[in-house]
Amino acid sequence: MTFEDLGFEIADGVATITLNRPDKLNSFNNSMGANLQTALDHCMENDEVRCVLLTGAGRGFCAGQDLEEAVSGISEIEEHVETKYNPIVRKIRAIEKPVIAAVNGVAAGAGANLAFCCDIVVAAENAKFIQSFINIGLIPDTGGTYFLPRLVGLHRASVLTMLGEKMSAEEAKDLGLVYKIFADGELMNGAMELAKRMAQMPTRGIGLTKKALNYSLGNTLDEQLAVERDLQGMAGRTSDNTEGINAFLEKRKPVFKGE
Ligand code: T3D
Repeated sequence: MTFEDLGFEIADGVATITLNRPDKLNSFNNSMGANLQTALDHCMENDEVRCVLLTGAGRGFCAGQDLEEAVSGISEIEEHVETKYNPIVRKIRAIEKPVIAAVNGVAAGAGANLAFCCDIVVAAENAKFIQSFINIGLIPDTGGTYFLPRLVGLHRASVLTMLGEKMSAEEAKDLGLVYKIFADGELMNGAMELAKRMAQMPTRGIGLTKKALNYSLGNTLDEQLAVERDLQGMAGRTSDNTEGINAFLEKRKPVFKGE
């Protein structure tokens, strides 16, 4: 699968997707948005893929909507958001596999929220996150108003989204938005090591965990306990669960197949 504006490679169970419009800080034009959807569909369907790693080419992760394209040809913003950004967020949350964002530089607007809707975010020391929507009079999209209050609380989400200031990787880590920071030249090695490790883990168990966490964002305790009961039943019937228990009892390292 090849795209002009998106790198896509599968190796060792990891699908690496690289946003590839470096001259424009990988801002989203329509083509890159559609291609990212196609790549995510492929990750969803292909059993060879057990972890997805999303990053950017060049010095930026993603600068959000391509503003040149925005001024030249978007008539209906609602339709644009619904067909371009919303499916990307839905697909990332629906893939029953871990999705890691490796933020290699600036992540602005939809680019920042693209990272925040992934399961785990790692960042280079020089990465910056900006809810830059307000700087051009827009509101946060790409799931920002959903995830940010849940991730950092209402008041911090208000500061980030209303002021539109740059946030360093260190500040993002302090807020719990970033899991690990790597030295600039080490990001991809560190992110790939994590992705390969996760690709060897019980993929069904991770997928069902993700599903349970998704549900928890809107559920009552009773509803969530029911979700845990049902999904645990599914996890308990995977061969990885049998392998995990056998390996423990036999005092050996488990070999998980993601099934
Ligand atoms: O329409 C809809 O569907 C609504 C949905 C909106 C979703 C959104 O994401 S809205 C938010 C859009 N993004 C922005 O407002 C961010 C705009 N960019 C910036 O503020 C800055 O570029 C950054 C803070 C991200 C980085 O600054 P800096 O100084 O490191 O880089 P730069 O020099 O500004 O940018 C480098 C090049 O990338 C430059 O091109 P040039 O002059 O070298 O030819 C710049 O124009 C280009 N670029 C950066 N961001 C965008 C962009 N080109 C098009 N669209 C961009 N978003």
